[in-house]
Amino acid sequence: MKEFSRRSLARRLAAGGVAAAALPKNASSQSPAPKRLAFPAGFKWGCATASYQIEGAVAEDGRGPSVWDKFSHTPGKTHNGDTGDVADDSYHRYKEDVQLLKNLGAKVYRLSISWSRIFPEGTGKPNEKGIAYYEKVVDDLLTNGIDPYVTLFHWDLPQALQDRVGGWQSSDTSKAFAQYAGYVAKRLSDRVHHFFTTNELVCFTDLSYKIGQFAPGLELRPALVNQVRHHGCLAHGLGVQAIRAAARPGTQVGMAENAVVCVPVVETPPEIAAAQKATRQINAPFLTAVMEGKYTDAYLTKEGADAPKQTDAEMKAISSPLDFLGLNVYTPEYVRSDDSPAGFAMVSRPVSFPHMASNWLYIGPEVIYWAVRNVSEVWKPKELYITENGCSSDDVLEKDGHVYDTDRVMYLRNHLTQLQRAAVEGYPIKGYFLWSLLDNYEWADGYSKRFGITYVDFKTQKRTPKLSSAFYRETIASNAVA
Ligand code: PNW
Repeated sequence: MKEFSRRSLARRLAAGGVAAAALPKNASSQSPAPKRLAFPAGFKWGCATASYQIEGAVAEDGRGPSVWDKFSHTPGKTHNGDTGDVADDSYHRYKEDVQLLKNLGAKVYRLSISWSRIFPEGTGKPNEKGIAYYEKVVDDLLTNGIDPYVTLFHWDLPQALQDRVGGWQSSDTSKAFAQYAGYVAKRLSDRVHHFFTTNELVCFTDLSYKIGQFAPGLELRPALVNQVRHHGCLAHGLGVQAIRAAARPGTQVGMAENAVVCVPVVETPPEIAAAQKATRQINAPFLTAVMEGKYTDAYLTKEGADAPKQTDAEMKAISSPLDFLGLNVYTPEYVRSDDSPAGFAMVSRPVSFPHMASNWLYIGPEVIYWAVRNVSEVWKPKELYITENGCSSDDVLEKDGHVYDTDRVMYLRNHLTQLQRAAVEGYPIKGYFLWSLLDNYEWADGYSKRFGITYVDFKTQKRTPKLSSAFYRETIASNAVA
């Protein structure tokens, strides 16, 4: 496996000549080592992945189909008709992937479990071979000194539940999720100490049942969409309760949310206050409901007759206290103060605003600082993790066997600088999971968008750590922005 070792990188830089030649004589030996921006001791560095995006082996060992199998095999739904049938074949190559993590020096790894491997029909009798697979993966991580953080739902809903009850259109699916979550917690909590219920409520509700971009690809009317959102929140809440009831004492429970991050257009007290008002309102159907146990009046008024039907017991479950909150952070939304009753206005981006290879992935590194700060100040969570952050790049495997993804390194370095700012200001940020360990199946974009710090040749399954892997390894080793 070709990769950037520290030595080869140093040799390369020394031989590179350009920078060295431009420096005055002896300048390099006299100049002090760059001051690194240090993270708190014990900061947890890792990577994240998701089952359908990396595993493949979709018909193996009794796995039932998920909505993503059906959707990706429906003509016209994904880029190039790409499916997750093989993906990174991590189902068979997980040991190699654990070694990639080990070589990075990762302390933690966020993986997700495929619900339909455990309950092929969504509910009913568990499939022993399904749970046995995750036991093997978790054991291999632990043997290599890596602490597993497990996400229970990263969008691969059993197709059987879609067929039987309409998937997230029914609260039966929320209840089925709680059963599944409790079962997995019971089986794994002797060795897994951190569970996430759901990943990104908006993606498996709005993107999947409102705009139809993701499985199952529906475009429902607003009242039904609001109910789908409510059932997603309810699954999270019932899941928290089920995990607590089934797991060993001390098991930590949280969720991974991509709340909209409201960045103040300038950092002055009135603009910061506007961004925090916006944080509550814009996330009203999701994170605000989870943290506050009620939908905001503004949301209910706006939706009117289409507002979700809810009971007090459901809202109580939805707001079950969490041990930690995970934030998936990608792209900023800019907010300014104004005189409207809401007290804020969203600011649209000029056409020239830069983005990464995915056209939605606008680059504003301060997004990660404001994600942590807004959520901390508005809701005071006990602990926070960045559960995803990273980017797509048009990576090229060069003739010398390397991938020089300097744009990804730029993206990561600037985001980590802003995360370090939040850490030194004392916000309770405990760890960072880079998305992603591997190039993988990027949902409706298929294999056309690469988010990995490891290049994957999807024909041969050969893994090649990119320049960004070398950058991340240095960051982890020095516990500082490298
Ligand atoms: C997250 N958007 O999804 C997911 O959790 C990952 O599975 C995914 O691969 C990663 O981010 C990169 O996309 C998102 O359109 C998908 O704004 C789409 C959007 C945001 C996040």
